[in-house]
Formats: sequence, structure tokens, C-alpha cells
Amino acid sequence: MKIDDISFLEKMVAVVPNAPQKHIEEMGCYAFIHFGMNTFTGKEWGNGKEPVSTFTLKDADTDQWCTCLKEAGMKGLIYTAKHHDGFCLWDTKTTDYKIMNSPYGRDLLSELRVSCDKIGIELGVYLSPWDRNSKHYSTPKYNEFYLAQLQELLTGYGDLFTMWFDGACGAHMDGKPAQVYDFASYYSLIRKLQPNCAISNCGPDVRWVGNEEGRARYSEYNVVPAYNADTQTIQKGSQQTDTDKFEKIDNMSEDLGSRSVLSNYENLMWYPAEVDVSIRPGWFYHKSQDKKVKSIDKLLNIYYGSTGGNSMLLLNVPPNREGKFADADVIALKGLGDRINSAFAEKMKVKSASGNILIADDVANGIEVTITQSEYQEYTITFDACDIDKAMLVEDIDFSQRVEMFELSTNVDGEKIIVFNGTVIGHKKIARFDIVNTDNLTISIKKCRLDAHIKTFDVYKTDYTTIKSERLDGIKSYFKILGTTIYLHHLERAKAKSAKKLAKQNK
Ligand code: FUL
Repeated sequence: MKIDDISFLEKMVAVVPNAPQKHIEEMGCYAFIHFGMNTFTGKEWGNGKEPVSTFTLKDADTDQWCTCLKEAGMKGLIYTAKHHDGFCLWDTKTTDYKIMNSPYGRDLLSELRVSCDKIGIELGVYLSPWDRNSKHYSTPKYNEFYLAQLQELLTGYGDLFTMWFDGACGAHMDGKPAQVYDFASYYSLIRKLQPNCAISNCGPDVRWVGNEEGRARYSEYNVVPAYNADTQTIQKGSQQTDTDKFEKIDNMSEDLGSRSVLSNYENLMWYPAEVDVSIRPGWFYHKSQDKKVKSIDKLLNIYYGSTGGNSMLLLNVPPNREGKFADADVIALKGLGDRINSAFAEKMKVKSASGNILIADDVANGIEVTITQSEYQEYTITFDACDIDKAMLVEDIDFSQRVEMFELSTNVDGEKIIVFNGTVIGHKKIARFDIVNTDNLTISIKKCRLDAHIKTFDVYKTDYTTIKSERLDGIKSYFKILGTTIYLHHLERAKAKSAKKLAKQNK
């Protein structure tokens, strides 16, 4: 099939999200709570033999989890109801290896549900398919056992925005063959009991981005070949050994959804990427990592790349043995929230608009649009002149993902300045560019699957902070890849240069 054929373009844009996918994409950013036996043993993977008495939790401040996450801009959290060790952190009837038999003796998931509702944040659940405690594991009976666990979680704890299946499996470590999971039955139970719950990671709704270091692709597509949902493929790419040095794992190709890739496949699906990453080196809390919490700049860059790069950010924040987020994590979360709020504090009020695309939000806000004919699809807005450095773009994904290449430019004293070149927009693209003082911005769609359906084209006044951190992080990772000692020298120079520029701007 030719990649520019109308029939091929129509085939691609016929692929649209289902309701749970739309909801989770709308959330954009939510947290992981890794908490359990490992919190008390200092491990990342428990062996399922640790006695329940090891879980010496006295109190858990679930209100604090929810409040800190909400202030950081997170719309939900996913609780590890059962990690690979099989220890269940809810009141289950399926096993004795559970929180109710530990010194804590209460249903922490119920307590968390109350906090989520009180503070206004959604709840999701992680239930590890790999279970090192269950005697049924590696036998057909395990599927019944797992379904019973799912049933309890899906019926006892209100609405869940997601059910997270982890592909990691080290059954060989216990001398067992890997379980043959009946994923089809798991999925249909979820669809039956909670039709709005997105099935994530090893699942049909949300795609694992392919690494655990917080990196989305430069062009993160939603429409991909349907083979991507093959759960076994994901399982192979997940963590296979007990270590927190898992950052290098990446078995997914860089281009999953360009026209040329899609043209090789008969079946396509909507499959948005989720970027899972921990705020610390490990997924579980270890005191020794208190000084290794990611910096606010680093977190912000992850946020822009994922939530702002047509993916969902799933940021892990592990509570400590007191059942609270440690100070370092609280500070980082607060910093992240403050920076996001400050970056998007001032949206430019659109005065006029012209072009040959209708931007739904502007039309809804009563902005008069002059539709003109032109070779490209183009749209210009004007506002009161000021320093700007970012635009938020949203496609109406009910019409699929259409934009493949776009440009942002401004006209300053009769001269066109291109401020940003981009590819995919999809559910959300935050385009950041060098600060420019102007009263207009134009989006030109350079390549598109049929006509563009843009919902939002918002422009923000700069807060003079975000560009600096992005550059430093870029330089840092570049030299990290090179693995040379020049990195420090260059980093210091870049820091000094950037500080100087900032001081000048703020004068
Ligand atoms: C991995 C697991 O092995 C880690 O412990 C963690 O839960 C991470 C999110 O997924 O596959």
C-alpha cells in the first residue's frame, strides 16, 4: 500500500481511543506507590518467604500521600496491592499471606480509598501476575486464584482508573516454569466489572513505553500496529533480575507509528504510551537512597517529555517504613508542582485568530476566526505583546491522531522567526522554545493524515525558569552517554552561562 494513498490515510484515522483510554490520557500524570514487604526488608524483589511479622508498619499517612501527589499535579495513584512476593496489602480471602495477618492488621487499601476520595485523587491498582508465594503459581489453578484476587479488588474498593499488570517474571529463580497466564479472562473480568478501568502495561489499553528511566520517544504515536499489545513481548522486555540497575532495558523500537511502519501491518490499534519511572533509583523505599531523589529539574524534564509528549507519566513515590513519604520526596514533589504551576500561570488571552484550521477552544471562547485558503493548514493567533516560551497543543483524538509534522513561528517586525519544529501532537504536546517577545504565534501543519482536528492552541508567558533546566539536563545526559569526564567541565560552564543569561533577562 502506498503511504500517501487516501485509503491508507483513512484507515489510520479510523483508529480512535476507547473510553478508558481517553480518560487516562486526559489524566496525563499520576503516581505509583510501591509499598509492601520490600519496604521492611530493604529488597526490591521479595522471595515470598518473608514472614508476615516482618511487615511492622504501625501507621500509614495515606492523606499525606494523596495531598503531596495532588499538589505535584498528579491526578491519581496506583497502589501495589501485591508485588512479586505475593504479600497482599488488602483484606483478601484468597491467601493468609496478607496485611491482615501482619502487625498492622488493617486494610490499608480501604484506608487509601478514603484518603483518595477525601483529597480528590483517583485510585488504581497494581497486581503482580508473578507471585512467589502462591502454591498455585506455575499451574492452571493459579489463573483461578488470580481471577479471585482481581474480583475482590474490582468489587471492594470503588472505581479504579487502571489495573496494572506487571510483565516482570523471574520464575526461573524459584526453579519454576513461567506461568501461562490467562490474560484474556483477566481482561474480560475487568471489562465486565469496571468498564471504565484502563488495562495497563501488559494490557490492551495502555502501552509500556519500553524503558524505566522516564524517557518517551521524540515522536510518540498512539496509532501503532496491533501486534504491540502482545503481552509476551512486553514480558520479555521487563525486569528479569532483582536489581535496581534496570535503567538500560529498552527492547522497543524508536519508530512505532510512522506511515512507513504502519503500512506494513494489516491491523492497527490505539495504544498510548505510559512512562513509568521512580523518583528514586529503586521502586521501593531505601533509606540509603534519600540523597538520590531526582532533582526538580530532572522531574520537570521528565514531565515535559512524557505528559507534554503525548504520553502519560507514571511517577513512582515509595512511602517509607513510617508509612509516609520521606522529606526528600516531599520537597521534590512540592518543587515539581510549583514549577508546573509557575510555568503555566499565565495563558495569553487570544485577541484575534485567522487561518484555515478551526481551533475548537478558540471558537468556543468566542474568538472570531477568519478562514482563508492556503496551501498549508495554518492558524495564527494574536495577543498582547510579551515574552513567551511555550505552547500547548491538543488534537481532538475522537478524530484520531493526525498531525505528523508542524512548525511554530512568529512574525516580529515583518520577519518570520521559526521557534519550534515538531512531529506528533496527539493528546498533548507541550512545545517549548527560546524566549521571544511577540504578539503573535502561528502553527503550520506540514504533514497530516487528512485534515487536522486541533482542539487547543494555547500560548504561555515565560516564567524564565524552564528553558534553563532543559538545556542543562540535555547536556548532562549527552556527556553521560559519551561516558567522559569532560562532562563536569562542560556542565559547570553551561551552568555559569545559563545563570548569566538568566540574570540578564531578569534585570
Ligand atoms: C518491574 C518490577 O519488577 C519492579 O519491581 C516494579 O514493580 C516495576 C514497576 O516493574 O517490572
